[in-house]
Amino acid sequence: MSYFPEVNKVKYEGPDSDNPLAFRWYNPEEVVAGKTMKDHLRFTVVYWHTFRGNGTDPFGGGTMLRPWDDGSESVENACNRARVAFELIEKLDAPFYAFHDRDVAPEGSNLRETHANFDAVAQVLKEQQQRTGVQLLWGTANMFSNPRFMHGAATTCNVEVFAYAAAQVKKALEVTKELGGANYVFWGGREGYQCLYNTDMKRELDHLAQFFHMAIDYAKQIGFTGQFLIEPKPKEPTKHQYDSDAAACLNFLRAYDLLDSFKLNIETNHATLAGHEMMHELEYAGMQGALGSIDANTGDLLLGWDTDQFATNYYLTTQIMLVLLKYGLSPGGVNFDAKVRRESFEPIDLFYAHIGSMDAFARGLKVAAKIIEDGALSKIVSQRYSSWDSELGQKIESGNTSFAELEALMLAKGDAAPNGSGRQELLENIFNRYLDRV
Ligand code: XLS
Ligand code: NI
Ligand code: NI
Repeated sequence: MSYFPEVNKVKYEGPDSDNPLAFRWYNPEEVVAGKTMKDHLRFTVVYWHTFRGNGTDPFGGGTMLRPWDDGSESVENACNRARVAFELIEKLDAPFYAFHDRDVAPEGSNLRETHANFDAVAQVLKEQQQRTGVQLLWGTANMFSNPRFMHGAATTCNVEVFAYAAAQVKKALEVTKELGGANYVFWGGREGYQCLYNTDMKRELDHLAQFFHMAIDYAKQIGFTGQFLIEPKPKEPTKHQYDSDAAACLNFLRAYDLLDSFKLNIETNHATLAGHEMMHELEYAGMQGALGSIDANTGDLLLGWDTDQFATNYYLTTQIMLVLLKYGLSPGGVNFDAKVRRESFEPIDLFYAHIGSMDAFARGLKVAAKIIEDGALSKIVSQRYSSWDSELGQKIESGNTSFAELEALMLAKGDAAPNGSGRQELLENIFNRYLDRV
């Protein structure tokens, strides 16, 4: 039975199409910069917002109309929901999906029952993956919703909660492996603190590192070869989250000898909350070889929380694609960690939302590829740093000089050479020119 009978598989119709259920830019097989759009973008539908989000906000309850969902926490409802999910993902022509353990299967009355529920739904997910060819981009464990995690999961003060979290990740890794997941994500929703008066930060971070080392060991033991990812976020729900931004994550990973086993999953709205542009976070991770995947959404600059909106702004998607083209993304993907507004409560809105953002990223990809191909920005950047290509610059970059030698040089010259213009406005105009023409 179909839950979206009014929607056929969404097809590419080109930029002139007015069909709201067609792609105008996303043309999966079209080759851009040597690869198909499908392979560049690796679009992923998230289970949590798309199938579990009910529109609740701090001021009111759910608004979403989801006729297939009986609202119960039964395994049967969960299995049925999984079938509906795959109808949507398939019709959107998205090659991947991602989930938390608790999105797909309900918690039981004890851990054993919870594991069994997860196994039962995983069976259906597997069938549906086989039926449709849709693959799992990543799995993760929800260790933030249940009240047991009020003090954290791996960074909790309660050792048995740590053990429970370990059991949960162990199981989530097994299921992610069973479903062929390409990555496994850790987002530390409750790994942080509200107040240092009651917190032993050093001890908590040591525990977090131990937790990750055990996850690596277990992945090896069961032969899970997917990429581990940490998803930085500075605040919300805790005031100080340990994984606050890309730099904080990389410092933690380096300090605890975890750098070889992890990359980062960078989310736009989290970058905003950290006071960074998405491009900054991507470039920071990328330049250190740690750019793993992205959670593609956007915040609202007038609202100070994680609004998780679908990104439709071409400047944003082009900026993101400029960095992704530079460093590559696979085995990560463009994961729509985004939700429709609570006023957009009809099932069809799920299609409009995904189609719009897929198109925005596809166009961003084309514009970015052209900018790179023409060297439109990079030529000016190389020019800007050209003084470093001189004998003096090379001497400094290769570590073959000293303060004393540099002082002697400047004493002889009296002053540094004059500066050139940064040309920011010109570059912004060039960026616009590419947006106009693609
Ligand atoms: C929350 C996070 C979450 C992760 C997965 O802000 O974005 O959705 O992506 O746990
Ligand atoms: Ni996310
Ligand atoms: Ni988020």
